[in-house]
Amino acid sequence: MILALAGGVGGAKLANGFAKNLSPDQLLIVVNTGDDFEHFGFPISPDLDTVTYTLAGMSNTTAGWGLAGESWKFMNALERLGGEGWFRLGDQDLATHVMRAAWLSEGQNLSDVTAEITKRLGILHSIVPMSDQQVRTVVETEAGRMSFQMYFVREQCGPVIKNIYYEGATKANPSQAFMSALDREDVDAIVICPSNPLLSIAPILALREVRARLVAHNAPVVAISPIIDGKAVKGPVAKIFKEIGLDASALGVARYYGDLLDGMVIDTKDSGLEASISVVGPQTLVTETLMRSTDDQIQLAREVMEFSQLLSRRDNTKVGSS
Ligand code: FO1
Repeated sequence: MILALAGGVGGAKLANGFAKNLSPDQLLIVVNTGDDFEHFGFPISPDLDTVTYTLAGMSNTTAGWGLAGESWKFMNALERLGGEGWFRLGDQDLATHVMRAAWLSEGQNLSDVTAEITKRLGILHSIVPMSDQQVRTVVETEAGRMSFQMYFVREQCGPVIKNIYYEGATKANPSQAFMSALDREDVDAIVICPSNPLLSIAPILALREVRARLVAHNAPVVAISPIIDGKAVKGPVAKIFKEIGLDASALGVARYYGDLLDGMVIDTKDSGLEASISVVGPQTLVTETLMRSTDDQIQLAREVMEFSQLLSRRDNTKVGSS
């Protein structure tokens, strides 16, 4: 069984690759909710929606968020009334936010709401929030502190980042499904998808006990670098790494995750980093990691699973391994 930790676009793609390879009972996709925020009174969960729409085959693959074939009548009417237009809510996407708001106000938790939405969109695989309690990624920049979406969308990741906080994480428990998966004996690998380590994966690792439980877990922890040849595949990860003094490379990503990793998957363009990454600790797999198509997603997921099996065998042969 694969436990995949995912955030935005890169995470959604690899999660989709796993879903195409595995039956629903062999996969759990745990999604970052640090990006979540309240907008026009709606509780918005962008990463949950990006992963959900991707697995439903409904996502706008060029934008990397929202739904394909979207219309914007609501936004046009909203702006006519003077509403803020920087965060675009499409007419179909709006239904997701309206239903999430309704179900949460009836007392359902985010896990229940997500299960209902994924089921109604025909998704058989389990997509769950990292926690049902509120965690908010707050970015401290030279232009002051701001919520994730203000930074990411309204400011287009322009301000220089000085620090990032995951408010509420230390008090928030992993969701029930995430907790149960960590207790399962048949976890073959815990996969950190190629999402932004600081914005999409760090909130998950910051939850109570999660990092410690991943380090202690007998399943190998494998990360796929979201940086290829020093550049982000998508989004601000290379810029942010530089701003907070990390090496904007697959090596910088390996160092960031540190002793958490048993395996690191890097792109063929970064094969020159393999030796220095293995000094950090993890075994490395060098392959094509850029996912341009669903076939690429399926292929990469398959290679990550094969790599993880190799790690488990190697781990078991290690003298005195637990
Ligand atoms: N990203 C943007 O760059 N501009 C937008 O207007 C925007 C709207 C939006 C609406 C719903 C949603 O689920 C995601 C949306 N995103 C938008 C992406 C969002 O900023 C996410 O945080 C990304 O997925 C990054 O993880």
